[in-house]
Amino acid sequence: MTATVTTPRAHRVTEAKLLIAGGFGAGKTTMVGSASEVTPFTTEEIMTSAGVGVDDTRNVPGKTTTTSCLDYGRVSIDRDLILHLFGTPGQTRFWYMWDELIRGCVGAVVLVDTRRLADCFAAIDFFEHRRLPYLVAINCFDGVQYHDAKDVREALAVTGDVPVVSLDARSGASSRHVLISLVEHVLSLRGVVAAGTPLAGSTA
Ligand SMILES: Nc1nc2c(ncn2[C@@H]2O[C@H](COP(=O)(O)OP(=O)(O)OP(=O)(O)O)[C@@H](O)[C@H]2O)c(=O)[nH]1
Ligand SMILES: [Mg+2]
Repeated sequence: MTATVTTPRAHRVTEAKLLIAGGFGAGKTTMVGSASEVTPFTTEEIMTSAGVGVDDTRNVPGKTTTTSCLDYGRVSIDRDLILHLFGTPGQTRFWYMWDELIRGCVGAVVLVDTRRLADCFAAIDFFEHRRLPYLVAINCFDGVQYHDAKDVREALAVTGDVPVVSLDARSGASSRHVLISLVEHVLSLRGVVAAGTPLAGSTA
């Protein structure tokens, strides 16, 4: 984890930085906003006609803005663990930001819209290459899971140790559940807990 501070009561608080990544319009900003207990910091910009032919908005027809830099939100899982969430920009022309955003990060969520599966390949390659633990989260737009987790795992060719879960990014409870799964995954990879062990004290 990135930092450990000790309060006067000797109460240890662990803070961890996590990335919320994925393709254009996969729901990254929505997830950071729904999970955050503070008003999220966003860098949304209006999509102009300059993006026509560059941004594929066919499956996100109502989308009028896009993240130009990053999203930030914060979640307390319990009194001992605070997660700092950084949402990445989705458009490829902003991907130079990712090298900065990954600094000090302990794990990542790769959000997937299964109608545009290939859009998340670059995020998966990026984290695999940098050996950053990640999980795949299928965003069920309109509550519909278009493909099951097994099919998505196969299509993405992610190894069996990478968790593949589903969520509704608009739901804070659903988003926090995925974040807890990611922390559990990171801890199991570090040998802190056995794989599949629920995070002690997680109530989100
Ligand atoms: N129905 C439904 N709509 C969603 C869900 N998640 C996101 N949306 C909508 O999908 C659109 C894109 O969501 P964003 O959160 O902006 O996606 P993003 O990944 O941050 O987009 P970029 O930053 O442009 O890459 C928005 O209009 C959201 O309201 C979901 O789970 N269900
Ligand atoms: Mg965004």
